[in-house]
Amino acid sequence: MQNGGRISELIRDSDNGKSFAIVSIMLLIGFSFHGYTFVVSIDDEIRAKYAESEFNIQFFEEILEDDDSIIVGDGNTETITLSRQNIGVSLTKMIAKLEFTITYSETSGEFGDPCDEVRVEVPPNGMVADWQNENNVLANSTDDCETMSLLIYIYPQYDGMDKNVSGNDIEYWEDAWSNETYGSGDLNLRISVDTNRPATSFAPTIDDNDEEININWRLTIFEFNIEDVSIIQ
Ligand SMILES: [Ca+2]
Ligand SMILES: [Ca+2]
Repeated sequence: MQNGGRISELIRDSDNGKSFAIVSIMLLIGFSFHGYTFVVSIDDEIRAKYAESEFNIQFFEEILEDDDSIIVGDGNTETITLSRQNIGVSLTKMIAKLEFTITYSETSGEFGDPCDEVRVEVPPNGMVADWQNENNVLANSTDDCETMSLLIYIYPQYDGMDKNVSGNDIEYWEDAWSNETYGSGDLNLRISVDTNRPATSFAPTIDDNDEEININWRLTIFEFNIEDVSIIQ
């Protein structure tokens, strides 16, 4: 070995063992240095592996549901307004999404009276919601008495699935899922009717001037629980 050879040479050439002492000190320093870096690098590795905090978030959903109906005159638009206040959702519960199911039939009682044209829409304003969500259905229409659905996502990124997240602290994740700003304000459902009259109707008493529209709404609300599952906290 070259190193061994050099060390032996140094020792052989030493005067009064001075060189041997120097070599020994050098070796000790060398070993200590290696030992130190070894310990430090392992420690850093452990830190890097576990410094990342990890949390498990569980969501608990609840559905609030109700029915309403409204008579809308020919050529008119009526508005139904929903809000956290008028539904009665406390600020400790977050609002995930709102679904409408709108149904109607021809109620004039006239033989051969065709279904009226009904248009429903939720303008993307008023309530703070995830208006840009591409899965929103904000408008619908039919003149065939078909059932219409609308869907408005309110709390961004909420999908109802429990998740594991890493980084940050527990307060950060609590804040991320308890922003009651989403769902604040008024959400308006606008319903417009244009009646289609029976072809054979001439008498004004049996004319078709309006329609009764039935609205079912379902609000998904949620609460959550966060558990710190970091391996080293
Ligand atoms: Ca009609
Ligand atoms: Ca009608």
